[in-house]
Amino acid sequence: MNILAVDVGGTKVLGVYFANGVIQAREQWASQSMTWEILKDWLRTMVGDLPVDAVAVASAGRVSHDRIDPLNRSVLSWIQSIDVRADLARQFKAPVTLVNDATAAAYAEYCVRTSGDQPEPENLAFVTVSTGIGCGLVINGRPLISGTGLASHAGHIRGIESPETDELTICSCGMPGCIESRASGAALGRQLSQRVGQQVTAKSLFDGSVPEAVSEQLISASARQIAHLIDTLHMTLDLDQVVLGGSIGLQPTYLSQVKALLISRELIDGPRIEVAECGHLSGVQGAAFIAERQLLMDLAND
Ligand code: BMX
Ligand code: ZN
Repeated sequence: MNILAVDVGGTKVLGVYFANGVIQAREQWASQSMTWEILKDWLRTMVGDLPVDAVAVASAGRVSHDRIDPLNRSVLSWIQSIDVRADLARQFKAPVTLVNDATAAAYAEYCVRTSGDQPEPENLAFVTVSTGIGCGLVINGRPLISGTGLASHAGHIRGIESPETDELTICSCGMPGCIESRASGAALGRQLSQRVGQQVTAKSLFDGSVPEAVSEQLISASARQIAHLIDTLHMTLDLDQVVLGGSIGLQPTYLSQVKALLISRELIDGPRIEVAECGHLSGVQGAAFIAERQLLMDLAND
């Protein structure tokens, strides 16, 4: 099966062409200067004459049957109100599936853990700490997807009060105090810029370019919010597995901080916590798995 998979995030758009599960082409573009027409052009160029059996889109935002509606309108306004499904189906003459980026990543991480020697998870949460805080859930072995696309946006539950994260900062969803507005890459970049008195991104926290005491303090405050998020999800869903992803979540030092800060209760075992096995590819990989499953179901029903 030949699948064109696209992961649309707040910072970058990743396009991958899979031929029978093997990557044949891969490109990455910045989301900021993107338009829908430019993205389609780039995808067309990347695919060239290769055959496409399905187009699989994973995107940040509330993803419904045919559209992508960003909660954070400052990053993906260019995709809002486009009929993504119909337009890509016309373009590539193939069926199109759309899914939220973190949900796709959760499904990829679930699939790679169902074949191997570790115990298979039934309930898995994927938490991406990147531009925003994304969350995807696989419950009883199935990805959780709701009609409006809002399900699993757990980055927008209230965080815990902390001197490092400003209580009054308004989140991209319009509310003050969300975990996303306290702990995401965008939030860390803002907090760090204030501390060092110049415009920098969260990347500087991990490359040794800012004083260690500052980066340790901000990373640990962010990790505390994520530990709180994981605890809330675990007490609600009884998770077997939590997977961290995203440019910040994939940092090994971040994982160890989250683990150390996780609340442990005497009578309750916590979930296993690991970084994404698929790394930065979990979104495209999960979208491709979902498209493949859909295609097989359609063929069986024909
Ligand atoms: C935001 C929201 C989620 C997304 C998450 C991570 C938008 C555009 N995004 O909470 O849908 O899963 O960020 O997104 O509304 P990323 O861009 O950081 O990957
Ligand atoms: Zn929010």
